[in-house]
Amino acid sequence: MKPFYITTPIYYVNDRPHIGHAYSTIATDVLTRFAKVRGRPTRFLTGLDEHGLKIERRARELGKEPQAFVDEMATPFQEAWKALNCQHDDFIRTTEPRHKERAQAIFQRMVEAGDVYEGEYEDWYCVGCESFKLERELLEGNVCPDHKKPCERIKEKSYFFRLSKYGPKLLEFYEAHPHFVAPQGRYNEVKSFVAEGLRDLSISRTSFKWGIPVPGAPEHVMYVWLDALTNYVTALGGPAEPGEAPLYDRFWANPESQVVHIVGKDILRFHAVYWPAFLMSAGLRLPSQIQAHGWLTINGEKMSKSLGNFLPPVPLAEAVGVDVLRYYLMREVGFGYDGDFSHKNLVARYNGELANGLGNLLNRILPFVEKHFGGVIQPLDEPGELEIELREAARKAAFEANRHLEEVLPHRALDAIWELVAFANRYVDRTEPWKLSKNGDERALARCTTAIIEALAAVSVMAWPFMPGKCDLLRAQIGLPPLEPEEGACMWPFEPRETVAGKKVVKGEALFPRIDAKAEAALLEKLGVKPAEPAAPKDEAPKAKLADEPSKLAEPEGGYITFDDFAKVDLRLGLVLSAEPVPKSDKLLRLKVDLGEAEPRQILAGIRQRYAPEAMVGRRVVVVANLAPRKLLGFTSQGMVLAVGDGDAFSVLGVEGEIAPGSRVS
Ligand code: ME8
Repeated sequence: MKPFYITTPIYYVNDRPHIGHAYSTIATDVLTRFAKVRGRPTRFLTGLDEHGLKIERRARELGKEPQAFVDEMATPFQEAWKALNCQHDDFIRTTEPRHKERAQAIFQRMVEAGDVYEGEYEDWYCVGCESFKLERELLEGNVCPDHKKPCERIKEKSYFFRLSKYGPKLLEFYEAHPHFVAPQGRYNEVKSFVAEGLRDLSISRTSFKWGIPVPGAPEHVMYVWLDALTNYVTALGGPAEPGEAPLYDRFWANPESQVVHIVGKDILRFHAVYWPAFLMSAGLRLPSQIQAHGWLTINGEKMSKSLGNFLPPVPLAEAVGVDVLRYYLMREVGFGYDGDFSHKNLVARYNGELANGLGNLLNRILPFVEKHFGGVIQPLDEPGELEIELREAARKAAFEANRHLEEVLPHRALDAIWELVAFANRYVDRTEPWKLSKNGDERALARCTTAIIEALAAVSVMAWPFMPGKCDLLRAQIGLPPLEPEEGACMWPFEPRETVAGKKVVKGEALFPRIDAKAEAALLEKLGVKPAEPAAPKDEAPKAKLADEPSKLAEPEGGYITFDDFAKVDLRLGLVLSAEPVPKSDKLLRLKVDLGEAEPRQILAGIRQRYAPEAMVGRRVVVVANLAPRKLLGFTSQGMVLAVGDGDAFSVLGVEGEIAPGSRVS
């Protein structure tokens, strides 16, 4: 099996880790664990970028020696990754001798290739980026567009790297490797940047000392980005001759090895342009892929100390649970796109997808195994049509989640896995085990409970890379051992299924106890999150609007309603779990709709002429949740599904995307 080598950026130690760093590191851990479950040999590297002007200045500001400062700052990063259950194989610090020596060896190779020359430059430098800036990139006042601070004019003697020489070679390489940079939009961006022409790059500094000395010219220190990028090779013991450094041979020099760098979009250019050019010059192999993810904002705002929303990951993980945080970050943010971290959404997803989705599925089924079969899971020798469908749904989820994870789309993989969770919950609604239990139909009950446990076993493997702790707890409750991936053995649940028959269930604590409004308020208070701004007095806003243009609005037929009248209608997002025709009616469908409550609601909707029952299942619809219940043809309807139009242009009002059931529509 192909080795898999994956890296995070090495973070600057000028500050403590925050949720953005955690996002990259968690994604890397998830992808490593996935590769492990597939039986691949893996290596996961992270570490710290400890040299450069930015760090030196920060240390001095604090009255510390740079080395003492970076030693102190390394601990919070190491502790954070441990607390987030990110199991890296190595943690490199660029001040370590093992790195310094080999970074110098790479520099030397670039010199020997004739790509380094001495010169002098005068240019704009952003200390925040640790990078020179082109005049055309700067904002007025020579301000860096990323750091919003003026750049410094620097004039200095320096060594230059002939980057310009590598432009055509890079373009050729990109053409031959259309997946070198992902997502596609970023790949195009990189190509056009290089196509515009590259300038030679200054790769040493003489005006400060906090860096790796240039071999043979100790008055120069290596440019911090050249120093930092080489970490991916030096940590493996490279560059080295075959046989000298086994890790380097296996994970880097080996052309079979898949090398993936996970980076934020802010540092893509360094990884997709400079790094391959340095490697070409040094005669070393190139990585297989640079995966650039998007940028996280916090509750809709850019994360910054001045806004007071710098979000450290550890207290958050302690408050909501490590696995919940890992799940939320991977589910909420489309990998490659910008996304928002919102405390409210975290709770909504937790309740909707973890408590009501996965946790509930387990809770709904275990009591029957205990009550009827002494806790022993029964064989499923004669699956009926519904069980075959459920097995098929599990197989489909396994193939799709696998494909998405191979394409580094963890959010899509979670979508596929949670489709299976929803399907399994619908299967429970359709088979109604509580009725089977009441009627003593143990044959059918055995079929139903085992079918669900099989599906849960598949979920416990597929969701394990995201939530290893919770998935092992889930496995324990269905009598399975913790997942311990082994090199060479693929455990991904394509098929055959893990055997559950004969195992004994062990009902434990609820995996994901629901967070009610009180618990949510306590959680937010603990995390120091301000409650949402109180809404403006309810009837003032519409009045102000009307006052602007009084003459244009004719009073509607039937008169206006006040805002208070409108606010009485409780509109909620509902997820349709099941749908079936109502006997003796050609108009009505009987829906079971998840509104994020303890039990799904039964809602009758007059939509049968437009929608087949199966077309409704899985839809997210808008429901009037506080309409008085009423009885129709013997069934009580506990709400109303909104729709628009009539005849051919009829449509149920829906919502795109994975918004949690029960969310308020406003
Ligand atoms: O750039 N959203 O280090 P750095 C998402 N030392 N990801 C974020 C983020 C946010 N708001 N903020 C930070 C450096 N990140 C260099 C790297 S590698 C050879 C040298 C993540 O501490 C994201 O991965 O500034 C980003 O690329 C990285 O942290 C930048 O970390």
